Amino acid sequence: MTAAANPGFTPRIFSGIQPSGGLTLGNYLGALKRFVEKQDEGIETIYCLVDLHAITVWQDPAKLRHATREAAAGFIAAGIDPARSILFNQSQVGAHAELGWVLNCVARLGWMNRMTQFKDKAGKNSEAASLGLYAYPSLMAADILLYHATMVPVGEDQKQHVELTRDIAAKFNHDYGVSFFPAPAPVIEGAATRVMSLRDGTKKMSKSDPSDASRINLTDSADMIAAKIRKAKTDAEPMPEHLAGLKDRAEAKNLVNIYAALAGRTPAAVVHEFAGKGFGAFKPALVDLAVAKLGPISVEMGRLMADPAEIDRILGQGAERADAIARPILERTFEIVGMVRSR
Ligand code: AQP
Repeated sequence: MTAAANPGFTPRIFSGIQPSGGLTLGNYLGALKRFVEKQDEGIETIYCLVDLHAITVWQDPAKLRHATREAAAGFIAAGIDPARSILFNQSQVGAHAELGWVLNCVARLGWMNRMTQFKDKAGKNSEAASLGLYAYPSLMAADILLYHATMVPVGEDQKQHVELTRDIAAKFNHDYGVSFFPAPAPVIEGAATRVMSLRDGTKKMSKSDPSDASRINLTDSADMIAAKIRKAKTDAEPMPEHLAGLKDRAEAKNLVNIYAALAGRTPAAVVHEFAGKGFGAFKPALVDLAVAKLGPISVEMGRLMADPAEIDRILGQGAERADAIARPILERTFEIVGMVRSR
């Protein structure tokens, strides 16, 4: 699945992050760091703080506003240049919700019922989940298709949603006899496509995990990063000779993957370097690396957050640029489905 599978469409990247809390190391390694790499490769990049997705689970309004600005600061601090990438928050471009409705009418209930994220987030009491949470993947399809994006860099957990987006695009094209939407490809790369909780190697690191010790936040100070890594769950075994030796050691493997992703190396090379050493020796090296890589981001986020009006200005400008691409695509969609457009 590559952009080449979309002849006639300009290679374009779209991806988003929910401002449903502070950004985590998982968001950074699985998404943000790679967003910056894509921007620097010179591909057209559109990045969105998906606040409409965030409210599929109740959010405190003041915290949501703060988290949206803080996430924007995180993007910029990590290397997103708002002059080269389009950076905005979703609710400022009304076309997302409008196309989302059209795609709600294309997506099938049977498809939505297979979405594992809904099952995970709704938990046992799915009757009490919001309709928005259920429709989350079709709004995500709208986010992507609204820009005719061909590539979507995401972490492993979002692969199913991008695949659903392809199904929705194909069904729309088939039902209306057009070749209007591309088939966007998930781009899942790097050593840390699924960063796990520091307290439980079977659970994804998540911004909404009740335990702050389970994650590293991009706003954490050097001391906090060090304390969390020192306390991270591991086992008593030394580092194996080969990567295969980490097979049933979820927590140890997670720390190796984090180290590799932060260092820009392969997990195999990291295992080789520390072979035979205990995690008592590995963790201090990981602390030094994490503090060196994440410390400057946290400091820069603090500096940017001192001027929220400037962040709002950047998001507003990004929204205008996003709208200029989205509006004609939405208008054409309405024409295709048979809406009268008379103003
Ligand atoms: N632990 C992770 N490892 C790798 N990638 C991750 N991503 C999230 N967590 C990890 C990637 O970050 C992008 C944005 O995710 P999101 O904020 O839209 O939603 P999410 O996947 O539901 O993230 P969280 O942190 O778990 O949020 P909450 O707690 O609010 O549900 C995506 O590309 C995702 O793959």
